[in-house]
Amino acid sequence: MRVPTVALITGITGQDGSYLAEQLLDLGHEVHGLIRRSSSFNTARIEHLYVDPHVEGARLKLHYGDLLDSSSLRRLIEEVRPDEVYNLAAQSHVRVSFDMPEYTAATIVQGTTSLLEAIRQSDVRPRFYQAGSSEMFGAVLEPWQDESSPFRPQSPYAAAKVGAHAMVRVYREAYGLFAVNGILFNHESPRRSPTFVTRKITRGIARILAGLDTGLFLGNLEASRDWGYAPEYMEAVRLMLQQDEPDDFVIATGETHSVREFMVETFRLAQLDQERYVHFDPVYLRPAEVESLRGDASKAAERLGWKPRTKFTALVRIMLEADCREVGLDPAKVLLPADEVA
Ligand code: NAP
Ligand code: F7E
Repeated sequence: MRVPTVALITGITGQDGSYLAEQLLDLGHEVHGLIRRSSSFNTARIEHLYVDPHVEGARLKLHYGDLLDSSSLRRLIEEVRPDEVYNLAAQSHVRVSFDMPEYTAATIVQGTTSLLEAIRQSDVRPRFYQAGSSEMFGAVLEPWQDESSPFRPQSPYAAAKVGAHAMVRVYREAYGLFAVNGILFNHESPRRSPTFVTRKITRGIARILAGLDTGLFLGNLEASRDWGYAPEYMEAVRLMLQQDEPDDFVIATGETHSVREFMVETFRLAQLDQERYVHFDPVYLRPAEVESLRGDASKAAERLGWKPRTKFTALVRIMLEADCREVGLDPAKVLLPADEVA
């Protein structure tokens, strides 16, 4: 049985941060999250976890800070004295990274370096997790990618993640920090931001079913991704910090599907005619595209005992059902029954 620890999560308000916080709290750990000041609420994904920190026994504590404010990072490391640091914060949108390359690089490369430095300069020695991405593989040469595949980034986001990945290795090798790089392929859920394509599709179709929208505007439908289920990927992330030695791990399902396949499956479940509702909008195209990704997570299976459980069609259903509920529709009444999944 693992002894309760103190964990610090950057990016706790995001999709992954919310699932990771939930899992760590369920396991009895104390969780601290770094949040940004925002003019509107940005804590919707973790509201269900929040207990007034003045209440005795409250184990989730939120702290204002920013990856670009290194003083806030140093203060947090000293105050919280975490056993584990999960660095999930980032400008995480690939298309947006072409519009905001400097900000993207700053949050990812400079932010990660500042956090590593804050740790190195303190007397605290937490285990460190870095949220790396399959986008780092970019213009792939082989149909499968694993920990030894070359990085050929195709966007400012991906290039920045390669920089942060290298920085984590430097701190591991030069200073002996227990610092781990996860290389996670796309992972989705009902908590995925609707600016990413899977959630954009499931949310858009639910809204069409509810009569709230009349169409869905998309870009490149031919790109393929290896899509998994986010909560399972956060289980893998936790396991990475429980190993005897720090190492890097690919986390993926091993299946690849095109955006078109995701769209077709969603329309099939909703029993709607995609020809009537889907429109092309070039604004969603990228100056450079990653055509196809497919991960080989054999090392994670062997060393972490981790395997994905949720397959493509199940993932589509989980997301579409949640989006139907969100707009007040009963999935049982508006979607094809589960046993009719292809
Ligand atoms: P997400 O939903 O976009 O969440 C990003 C988080 O980072 C949010 O909490 C955001 O805060 C925070 N953030 C952004 N800029 C910040 C800054 N300057 N200072 C402090 N916090 C900042 O992303 P996600 O899908 O959960 O992904 C988590 C991490 O994994 C990211 O680093 C992403 O690049 C990486 N990743 C994701 C995937 C995937 O498929 N989901 C795959 C591989 C790697 P606000 O809520 O205030 O915006
Ligand atoms: O795009 C195409 C788009 O934005 C997937 C991030 O979590 O995963 C994510 O990055 C594909 C691309 O995710 C639209 O051109 C078509 O080929 O959902 P996405 P992403 O770029 O793969 C990686 C692993 C990360 O690390 C990132 O942080 O879908 N596509 N039409 C579209 N994409 C969007 N967003 N919107 C469209 O309308």
